[in-house]
Amino acid sequence: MSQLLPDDQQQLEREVTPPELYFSRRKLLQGAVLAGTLVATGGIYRAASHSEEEKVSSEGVIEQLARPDQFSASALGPSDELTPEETIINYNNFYEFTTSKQGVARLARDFRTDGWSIKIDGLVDKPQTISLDDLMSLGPVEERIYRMRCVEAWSIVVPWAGIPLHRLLEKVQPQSTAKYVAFETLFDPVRMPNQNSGVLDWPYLEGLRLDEAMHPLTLLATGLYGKAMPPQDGAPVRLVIPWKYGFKGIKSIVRISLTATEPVSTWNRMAPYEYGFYANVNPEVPHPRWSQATEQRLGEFGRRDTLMFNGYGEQVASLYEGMNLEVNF
Ligand SMILES: Nc1nc2c(c(=O)[nH]1)N[C@H]1C(S)=C(S)[C@@H](COP(=O)(O)O)O[C@H]1N2
Ligand SMILES: [Mo]
Repeated sequence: MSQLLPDDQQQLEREVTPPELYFSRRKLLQGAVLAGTLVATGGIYRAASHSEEEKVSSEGVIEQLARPDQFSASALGPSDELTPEETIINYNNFYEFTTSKQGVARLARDFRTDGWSIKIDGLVDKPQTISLDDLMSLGPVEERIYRMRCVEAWSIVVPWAGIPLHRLLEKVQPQSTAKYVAFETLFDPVRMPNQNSGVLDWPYLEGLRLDEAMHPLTLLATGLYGKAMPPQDGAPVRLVIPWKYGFKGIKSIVRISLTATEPVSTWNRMAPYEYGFYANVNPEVPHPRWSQATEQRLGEFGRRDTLMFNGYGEQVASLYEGMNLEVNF
């Protein structure tokens, strides 16, 4: 992975849409797109406790995306603005299609996800294969606005939609010997043509400690900006762990396995001195080839300070009490 290039940044400036447009545009899209995609997937959306519950009404269809207070806009810092959707869906890392961030959207455009299923196995009492509908029926599907910070030092703020991973794990009932959770991306070089290249070992693999996986912030995301997940962002379902570097957020997941030992993760195996298993955002531990002290928020001029645990320390620091974070980077 390389660092953000100056010409990428210029391109981004041209793509930026004023943030206030998102809200008005979203209103327009809700009837047509939200009802069309989310309802069609059969997910059940009901209201949880939330600050600004929003009803979408279109030709008799009423849908709701739960917005729990503690995870919504109120959880962001005063200077965190939503990154425009156009930026989020046109600047991606998804090596199964290409290593070019601005090429993913076009190359992934026709990626088919119908009939998708996720196999959950390993050290669980109830191994099972579930459809996307099964996953969403563990809802309500919640909107979670999170900062995302790539290990390459660019960052975005994304309104994800999804199901907290712990709901799925509770359903399959981890055994007492389960200590980790392993994740696997689809392997299908016909649908993901860059899997014909040797740029990474396929399929892409990631892993979390079980307590990290059970943390309420950890999300299985099925959408963003109130719509189904775009292919380039990891359709139909990807992981989001907001206090870790972006590469932990494995896309297009087909398998989740509970294990007793630390699972292999692709980037860690590829370059163990550069990408640790934990990959917690940490401004004090530089990447061997660049500082992690600051970051480029896409669409912004100048750099901003990177926050410990990407600003989620209050919620997650206790997971790492007593651990040496320089050794366990
Ligand atoms: N399967 C898979 N998952 C992946 C990647 C990838 O190449 N393949 N890239 C990772 C990296 S490095 C980042 S920063 C995020 C980018 O997510 P985004 O494109 O939605 O911003 O996805 C992560 N998940
Ligand atoms: Mo990344």
